[in-house]
Order: sequence, then structure tokens, then C-alpha cells
Amino acid sequence: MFRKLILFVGLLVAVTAVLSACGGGGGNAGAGAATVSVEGSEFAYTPADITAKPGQKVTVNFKNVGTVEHTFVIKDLNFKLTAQPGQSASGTFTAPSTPGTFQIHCDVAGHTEAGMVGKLTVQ
Ligand SMILES: [Cu+2]
Repeated sequence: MFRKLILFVGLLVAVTAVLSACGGGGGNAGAGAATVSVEGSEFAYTPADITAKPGQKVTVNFKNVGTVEHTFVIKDLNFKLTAQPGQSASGTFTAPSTPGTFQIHCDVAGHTEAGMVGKLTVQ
């Protein structure tokens, strides 16, 4: 009984130590994760421009509010979400470690040409 209590307290101390170590942050690892919601329709993204910090993990909740299939593609990052009309798709990408801009587009035939493009800015 007493030994179990000691074990439990020891575990608590260990967990607390790990948590506070993570909380320190700083440097490049301090970006934290982000979530963005994007809607796709004919033929646009709302919002069309999203931003992320270098190395940041970004979860995209992509909702298709249109009447045909749409995708959310960041070709440079090998990232693609596909959503049917009225449906949503989610996924997480890691932003590049160096700043820059990356095209977002819908790769359904004709949609990019119709203006279904966006931009990811890493800064
Ligand atoms: Cu589309």
C-alpha cells in the first residue's frame, strides 16, 4: 500500500517534469500546431491565403460547400485532401523549415484553370 503511494507520487513528479520541459519551448520548435478551416466551392477557396510558421504542423479542415468534387492540394508538400460535395476532409502537413510561398490548387480537371487556387505563405 505505502509502496504503491510512493510509486504514484514518483510518477506524478516525472510527468510534471516532462510537461514543464515541453512548455519551455523557444527556438524553432516553439511554433506549436495550428488548425485552419478552408471552404471549397466553384471555383474558389475561402480563405484563399493561409499562413504558417516554418516547421509548424498545420491541420487543414477542408469543407466542400460546392456541388462537385474538390481537392485541396499543396503539390510542393505532397499534401492532398479530397472532399465530395457537402463533405469535409482533414489532414495535417508540416510547413517547410524555410520561408516561402507555395501554391494551393484544386486538381480536379479544369478547376485550377477556372481559378481554384490559393497560397500558403510560410513566414
Ligand atoms: Cu475544384
